[in-house]
Amino acid sequence: MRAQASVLHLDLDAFFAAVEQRDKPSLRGKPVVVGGVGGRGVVSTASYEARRYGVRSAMSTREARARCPHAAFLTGRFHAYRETSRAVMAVLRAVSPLVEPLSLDEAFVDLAPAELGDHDETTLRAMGERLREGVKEATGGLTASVGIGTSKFIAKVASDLDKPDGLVVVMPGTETELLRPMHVTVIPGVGPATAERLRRAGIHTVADLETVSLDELVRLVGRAHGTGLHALARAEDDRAVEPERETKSVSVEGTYDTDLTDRSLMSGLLTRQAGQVAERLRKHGLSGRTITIKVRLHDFTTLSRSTTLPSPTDHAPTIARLARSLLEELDTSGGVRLLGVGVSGLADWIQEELFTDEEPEQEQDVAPVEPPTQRSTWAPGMDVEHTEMGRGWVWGSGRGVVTVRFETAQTGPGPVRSYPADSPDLAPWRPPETDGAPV
Ligand code: TTP
Ligand code: MG
Ligand code: MG
Repeated sequence: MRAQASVLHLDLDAFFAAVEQRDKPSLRGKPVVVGGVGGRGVVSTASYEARRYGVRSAMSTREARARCPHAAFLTGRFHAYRETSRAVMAVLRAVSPLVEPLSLDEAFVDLAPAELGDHDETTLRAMGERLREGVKEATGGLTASVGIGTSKFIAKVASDLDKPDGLVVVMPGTETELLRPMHVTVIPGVGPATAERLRRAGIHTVADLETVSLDELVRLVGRAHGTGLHALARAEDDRAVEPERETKSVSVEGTYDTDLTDRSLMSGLLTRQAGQVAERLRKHGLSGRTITIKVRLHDFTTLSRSTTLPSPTDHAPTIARLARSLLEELDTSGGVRLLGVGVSGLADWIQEELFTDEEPEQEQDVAPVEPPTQRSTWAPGMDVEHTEMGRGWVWGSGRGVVTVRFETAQTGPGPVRSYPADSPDLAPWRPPETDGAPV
């Protein structure tokens, strides 16, 4: 814990839904739910208008529809979220070089290098408001909630206190009094299982936790966890803001004593490596969009090939399938002495699963492979362009008809038109400079 409140945490409000409302003017001020829209879909997030009806992240879309039938149910547009995230992180980096992104919509900023002059409450509030204003400008109107405190823990708790569109500064010396009435789950790492164990020991609030001795906590939840809990219950947290915290890629490779020539053996090895990569990704709560294979030939020439998915994955069969298809492009007839699989472009949300309505793929051994196919249906919310009407988004589709609302962030609410689903005048739209298309 620092002597001054110099750690800032910023988190955008209803992020995906806010981006949708920005780009779809007719949805501003209305309930919007983003997530999987099919039968097995899960809610990714909901606008605050939809939250009033009890719609929440991770709820089944079926239940969300029952609670708020008049909401707009949209699939995600990751290119828009990524781009918005980049703009936000740039605003933060202009304040301090020490920015640690936690996910697309969230980051810690170390204010120590920000040359604030002092760390009085007025100065800090002014800085927080400036940042919120900067984010709003850079994103075309998105609101963010900010917390400022003496540690990461306190800053993160603070940013959540007055959500949405809030700013809370917790001054040094007031941390424990803020935390004491809160439920133990406010402490990072206290999930449902730990909370339950503590509950059985009669520990509900941080104040309860503070009275428990270190020995007893270790007995209750183990050494590593117990020590952490004991410190955090006292607001003791010295974790630094680490700008390059994230690993850029996760990979596994093997070198072989004898050159491999059997293609099915190579495919089998890649499949196994893909499984190990997926396991590591999962262990760290990561997922990535780019799958790469590395192949060293008998003459030590090293080749790599990669492919990029529209959204991140940590799914072993998907990684394996793509790795095997990449291998098929290479001439390995002279023999291979090294093989490897890697995943990069990491994110800490596993979006793909949230947006897939299909049954999970079965692990196949060495099966024929196909590159990822383009989405062929008109998914609600997706960007489209019509030869005469210009840009718009899919409002709904079915029975061979697709309905489009023609509007963008720059227009007012626009008109609605319907077309045959196979109309040659209508095409999906992607921003020209995007890196999101499969390669
Ligand atoms: P959050 O910051 O947790 O949520 P939020 O920004 O939607 O709402 P708020 O911060 O105002 O409470 O997550 C950021 C984005 O990450 C969210 O808009 C969608 C995505 N996300 C998922 O895809 N699945 C999830 O379970 C959660 C919690 C978020
Ligand atoms: Mg958020
Ligand atoms: Mg967040």
